[in-house]
Amino acid sequence: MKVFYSETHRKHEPTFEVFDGGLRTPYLENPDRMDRILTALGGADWVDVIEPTDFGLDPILAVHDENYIHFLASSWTEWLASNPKDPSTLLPATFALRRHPQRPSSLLGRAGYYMMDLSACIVEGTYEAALSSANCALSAAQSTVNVQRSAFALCRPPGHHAGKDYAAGYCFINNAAVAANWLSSKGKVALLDMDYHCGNGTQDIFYEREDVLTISIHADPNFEYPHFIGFADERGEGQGLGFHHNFPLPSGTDDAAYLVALERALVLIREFTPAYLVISAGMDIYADDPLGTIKVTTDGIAEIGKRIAALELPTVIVMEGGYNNDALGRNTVGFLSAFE
Ligand code: SP5
Ligand code: ZN
Repeated sequence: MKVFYSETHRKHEPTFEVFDGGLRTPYLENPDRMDRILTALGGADWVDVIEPTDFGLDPILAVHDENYIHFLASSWTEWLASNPKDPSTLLPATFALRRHPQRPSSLLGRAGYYMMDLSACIVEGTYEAALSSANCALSAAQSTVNVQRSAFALCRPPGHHAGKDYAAGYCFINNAAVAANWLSSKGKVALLDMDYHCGNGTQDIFYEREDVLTISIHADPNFEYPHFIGFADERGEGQGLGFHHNFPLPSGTDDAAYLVALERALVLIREFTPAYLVISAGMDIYADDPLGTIKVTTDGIAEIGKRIAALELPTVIVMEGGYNNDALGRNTVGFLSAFE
């Protein structure tokens, strides 16, 4: 299997994020995650690690707002020029609420306008890393076209919380959405998000589209981040009505209960008859994930991979979350091995 990966992710290494209650916590979405996965992949003879090609900005701007991308590109220089007390991290403390907020000219005003929470920390190399992450997803997508083969985009930073014009939850550019949108010119695309957290950014981006079916299986937003989106009654809008599905799960969901939800999602995907499948592959459904409350085991994750692979679709597997670094390598490789 082709694995698209770039070392550029190392340039994005925030030292902290802020948890509820204002707790400054070491940044869970760290470069070590990739090292753990690469080490585990190194033991597999069916893996071919490849540098992504540069697709330029066009496929990214086909999904994201131009002013938002401009903000990502220019904010670091502006942040340093503002002489902040702690220059290590650009992180606003005031956020735009609903009610048609206006976009102000100040850097911190724009940061609050374009960010949803206190985990989308911007450091010097964030934009460059986010671009290379998107190029991994695009390269993986391109490699599946006209070949009945699947590919793995080993993306970092992850992407599924990033919307058209906002960063959130460690995500800046929505890698899976960029890949799915790029593929949608070649045929119908289904995107299945199995990260522990609702793929709110992906949901927002495709909500009014009927040519990309989006499905997210995740912890119920009644108790879990991203809190305000991901409920079962959100089914798409306009042309897209009926082409989005959420499967909110209770905490403690085990392998058997997870597989019930997955099978329902797979039925919807089969009915849609897509030409391509994109998976937002988050491993934070794992029982011992520090951010998760769902109790899927390593064997359960491998079984999820088998059931998805049984669709026999050219599949672009895009790395999202997963924060138990000790288990991340084996969980990811266990999932992938069904697609080799
Ligand atoms: C890509 C991805 O998985 N992003 C996840 C971002 C989640 N950020 C919200 C963290 C909420 C912190 N709750 C702390 C619970 C610790 N037991
Ligand atoms: Zn997650």
